[in-house]
Amino acid sequence: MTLLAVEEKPEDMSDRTAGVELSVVIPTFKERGNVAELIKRLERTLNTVAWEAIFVDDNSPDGTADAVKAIAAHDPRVRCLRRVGRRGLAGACIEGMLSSSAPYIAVMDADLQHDERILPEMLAKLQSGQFDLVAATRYVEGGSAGSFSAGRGKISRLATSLTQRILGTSLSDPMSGFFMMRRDALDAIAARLSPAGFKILLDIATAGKALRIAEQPFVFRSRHEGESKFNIQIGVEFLGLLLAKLTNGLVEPRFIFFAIVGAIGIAVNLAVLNIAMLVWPVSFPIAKSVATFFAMVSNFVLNNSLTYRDRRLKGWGMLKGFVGFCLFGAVGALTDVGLASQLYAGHEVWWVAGLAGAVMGVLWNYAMSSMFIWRTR
Ligand SMILES: Nc1nc2c(ncn2[C@@H]2O[C@H](COP(=O)(O)OP(=O)(O)OP(=O)(O)O)[C@@H](O)[C@H]2O)c(=O)[nH]1
Ligand SMILES: [Mg+2]
Repeated sequence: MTLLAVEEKPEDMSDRTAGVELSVVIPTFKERGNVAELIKRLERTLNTVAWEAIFVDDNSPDGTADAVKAIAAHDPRVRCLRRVGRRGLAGACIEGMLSSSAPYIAVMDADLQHDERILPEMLAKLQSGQFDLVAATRYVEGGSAGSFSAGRGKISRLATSLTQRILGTSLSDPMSGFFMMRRDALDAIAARLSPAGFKILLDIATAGKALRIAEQPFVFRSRHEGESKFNIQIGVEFLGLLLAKLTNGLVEPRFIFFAIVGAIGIAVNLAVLNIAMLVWPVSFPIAKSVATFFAMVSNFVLNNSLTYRDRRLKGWGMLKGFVGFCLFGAVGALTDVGLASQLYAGHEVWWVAGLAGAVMGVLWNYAMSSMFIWRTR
């Protein structure tokens, strides 16, 4: 008996719907309680549009991804991109946007602070062909950030005016995380975007200088459920992004954390040296070695949990990383001493030589850490 290959029938193309017109990218971290409500609201407001929702979840411990997938199981418009071992809002938004093949892509928060009812108007502005990006703004006529606490409101306004002044952006609300853009405009600048940070709109608007931008006012609502992820770290990250933009990309946004960690390392080094000299009757070289070891541990741990938190090392990887960090650190110290000695021999201004050596050492350590320990490049 011969086995016949199962004949594949050509698929019936007649019931294929047209492609998705609008992808709504929703970054989530611990937003389980908001998922179903957001989808319900998108459905209501986008009833004449072929849309899809792409949730990008950084493995939230509250099971946000499961909540999305439970809905996605019977609603093909919904999908979940679950990222493991990584954290970061901007990176999540970029990956979600790049996974879309729709002509238009929106980004909005999951906590229902962003009023989904303005999405159709934003889409119409893009469809008119006059704009590449529509930024939803709290700070023009018709918009409001009323739900911010007094303190948060002040910080937001300060950061906004600082950004406008330093970067000269015309966006009235560069801190907004709510916008819609053409996918071809995103594709053109994708390689220049930074996955570190919280302010993806600002990054996009300044990376794509020629983008034609429109604004759409909205009233910022209070968070529906769950808690805010806004903290001091995000503030520092934002300063890093400003620095990167100011230096035209020469200084990376995450370098600001590396520099702060390094400064803390110096303080740890001196403090331990002081304690060691006072407490134990040991020789200076031994006390200094102990102090340097503590500073290396402090630098490694802080860099692992702050500077490179999106690529955090764990378990054995952490131990291996620490050994590598110390080895590169030793070469960095030699670079520092070598350059400083050479400059000192030439000019004899001790602090210029010392500073140049230290800067060189820090740059070396940063480059090696980024390339070989946490491998961001
Ligand atoms: N994937 C991912 N999403 C994140 C991360 N951090 C925050 N988010 C999401 O980004 C959106 C904005 O975060 P929020 O905590 O609401 O920040 P915010 O709106 O500035 O702060 P509040 O006004 O206090 O809510 C929310 O949908 C979060 O779930 C992250 O590290 N990864
Ligand atoms: Mg929020």
